[in-house]
Amino acid sequence: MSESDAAGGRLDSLTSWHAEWSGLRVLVLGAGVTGFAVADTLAELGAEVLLAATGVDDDRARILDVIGVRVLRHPLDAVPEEVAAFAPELVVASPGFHPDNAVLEWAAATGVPVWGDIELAWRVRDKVNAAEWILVTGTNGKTTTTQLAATLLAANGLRAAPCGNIGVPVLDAVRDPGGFDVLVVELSSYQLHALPIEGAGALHSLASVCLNVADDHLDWHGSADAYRAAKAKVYANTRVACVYNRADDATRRMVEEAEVEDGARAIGFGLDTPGPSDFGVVEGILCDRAFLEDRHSTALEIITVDELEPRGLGAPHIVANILAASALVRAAGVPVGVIHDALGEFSLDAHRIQTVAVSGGIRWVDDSKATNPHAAEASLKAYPRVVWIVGGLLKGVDVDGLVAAHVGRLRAAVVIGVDRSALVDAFARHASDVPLFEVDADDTGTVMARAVAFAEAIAQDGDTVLLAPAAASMDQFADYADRGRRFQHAVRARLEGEADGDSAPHDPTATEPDPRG
Ligand code: UMA
Repeated sequence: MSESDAAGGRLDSLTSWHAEWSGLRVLVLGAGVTGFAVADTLAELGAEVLLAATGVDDDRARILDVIGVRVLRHPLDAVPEEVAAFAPELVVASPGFHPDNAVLEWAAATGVPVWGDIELAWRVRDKVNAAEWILVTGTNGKTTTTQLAATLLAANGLRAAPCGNIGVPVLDAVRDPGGFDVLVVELSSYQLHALPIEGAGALHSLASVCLNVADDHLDWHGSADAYRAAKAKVYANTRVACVYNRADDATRRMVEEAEVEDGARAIGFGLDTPGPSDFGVVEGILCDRAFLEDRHSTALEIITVDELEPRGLGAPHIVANILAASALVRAAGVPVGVIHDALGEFSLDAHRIQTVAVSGGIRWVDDSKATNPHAAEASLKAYPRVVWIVGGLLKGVDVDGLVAAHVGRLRAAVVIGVDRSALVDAFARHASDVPLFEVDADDTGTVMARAVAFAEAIAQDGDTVLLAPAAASMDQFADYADRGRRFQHAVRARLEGEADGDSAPHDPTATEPDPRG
């Protein structure tokens, strides 16, 4: 038996917190929230841990030192000597590490298994009590659906935690001393890519959903097919309900092709009339036609769109998220009446199709979370006449189709971002009649003030000024939340007649709109 076979055999037996982890040599890659949670967990389990990352925050490094984790700061574009000398039996990589990272390629070449944090969390899920897992992925709507599902479960008296890509490592939820009945785990395509679908580390969820799939993260995955293949893994081994989107055929095919457990059902959701075994909308009423005795001739009423509207939950893509979350929690036994009442208390997080102000008949909406064209499309569809603030880091994704599809609802467009050329070209090709304003990238501190000034000058009664950038934010902002906050600040400053600016002085070019295009 080779050394790597022996190590593999040992790893197969590591399917419980109470298994023999002691002395296992593990290389942890990354020192963000994931790497820290992984190293902390493994140290608690008695493993010998070396953590390597390009950058390590000093406070984290101090704590890691105290708990006995060796820390290596290294660019990781080559295999550091210390890593080779450590001879790890296992590598646990943070989701941000691309498979072509030098250390991961070295691990593959030398037969050292590589896990992600989700696999480790699944294997040690019985630390306190083994909660059921509900898995949520999709290009857009993951976080809202994850939060909704956790809220609906909690409303039924279950101890439920939203975790995963949403920002809380699953390992932190698994190690919570209070324990949970259900974990609602948001999974990114990176995390899914790393997951095995069979063997000791494969997840067996109660219910799972891929909400939708559109091009995103293509630069990371290499192709749209590879991205879809990663997303499809969410359904593997599901035990009760595979929830898919009737409006997105790719998600139905994923369910059809998945190896699920005997008895698992396919449940469709959509904004149209539901068939038997579906969730959908009939005359403005959200309905469950899946979890009831007589699903061929009746349906259970969940809530009406009119009841959702005043809570800011009436946009079509949010209604779709609510249907998906309802299907997931119905699979966990939550009664329809509990869902109805809990929705009456639910609010979306900031920067998700959030109305910032309504003034002079113009609605100002912050959907900074729309970081790809698919998300921006969902938000554009919610409004008949739009002044669209768009642009940022496009991540290799094509915007032509989006611009072409929505010309008819655009009063004007305001393009932001360091590289605006792809968008400006798309508008020139498909929307040459739509007035176009470019906010140049000279002073990132005043981007939003200038964008808002352009928008205000052209918007008319009944229009919506919509920040739905269809792009990531990091070219000009810290993150999408920073982008949204600056937009909100600029809107309020402008409407309340305060000094103009994101948080910086007024830029005179903002007052004289000069449409190009
Ligand atoms: N690092 C390297 N080399 C690399 C890559 C990373 O050294 O090639 C190091 C960095 O120096 C840093 C650490 O790795 O020390 C960062 O690791 P990470 O990028 O995996 O980030 P975490 O802080 O661990 O956060 C991750 C997710 N980040 C990514 O997938 C990029 C978080 O999702 C997630 O909330 C968190 O785990 C908990 O599960 C963020 C995200 O942007 C919000 N996700 C993408 C998305 O939603 O579109 C996928």
